[in-house]
Amino acid sequence: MNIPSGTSTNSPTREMLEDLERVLIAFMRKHRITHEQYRAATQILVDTIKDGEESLLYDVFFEAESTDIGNRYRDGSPEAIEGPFYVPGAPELKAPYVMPMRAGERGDVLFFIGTVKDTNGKPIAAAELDVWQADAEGLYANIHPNIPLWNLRGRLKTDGNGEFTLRTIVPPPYEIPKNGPTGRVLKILGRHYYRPAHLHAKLRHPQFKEMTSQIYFMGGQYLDSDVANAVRDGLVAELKLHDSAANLNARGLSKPYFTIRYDFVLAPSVPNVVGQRTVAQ
Ligand code: MBD
Ligand code: FE
Repeated sequence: MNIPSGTSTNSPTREMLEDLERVLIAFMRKHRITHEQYRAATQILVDTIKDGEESLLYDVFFEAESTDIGNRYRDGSPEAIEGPFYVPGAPELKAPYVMPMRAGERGDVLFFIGTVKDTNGKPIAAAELDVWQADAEGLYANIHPNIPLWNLRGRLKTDGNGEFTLRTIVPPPYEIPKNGPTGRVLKILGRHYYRPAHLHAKLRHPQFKEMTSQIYFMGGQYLDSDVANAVRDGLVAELKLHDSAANLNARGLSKPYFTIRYDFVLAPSVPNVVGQRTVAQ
């Protein structure tokens, strides 16, 4: 057999693959899977690629478990699922930060405000936030058609006090396409197709571990029944409405707007520092 160079024949990866094989074959025996059923199942996986749902199906069912496992062994803010719609290389924005958006972009104005600190509570200046979200229709640029390439995707940096403010719009809940393979599986399971409204962010700084977060809006629909089962207490933040004349004047706005605040904590890129919790091996 041709084993790729650099791969140990007794690697943990090999053990896991063998275990996965055992588990799936036991499943097939238990359920007396016929060839017809086997073919239908592989066709679902083939269709995810054909229909542009490359990782949607797997992310909906399994990604949250991987972040839960990771979060048991890390310092700092909890990580969240990345989901299938991250695109690297979003525009670097200039302060004051405003998400790239179309003229007359629909949706209520939202200021995403927060800080980035280390595990000792010290602010981190020049930490990068790479933020992406759905538009008011619940669609993501670069994924769904007819939306400008980088719409509602952008990178910004914390200031000298570790603070940031990003002006954007409030996203709605996200609905998984009903007609694709992921939707067909959800239909068989009798589940709804929604994720609660959320903002995605990746945080980066050379001295800290990169992390992937996702912020949900307190009181929002589907928080208790996320189709991806990915909502966690530490990721839900309060959405505040501001409609006083004084507030509107201060922001130069004519319509009520919202704010959401989240304070990120980054873990050092080198763990095992004396006195800090270390990553279990
Ligand atoms: C999303 O927007 C998302 O974040 C995930 C995890 C799955 C589907 C759509
Ligand atoms: Fe998303």
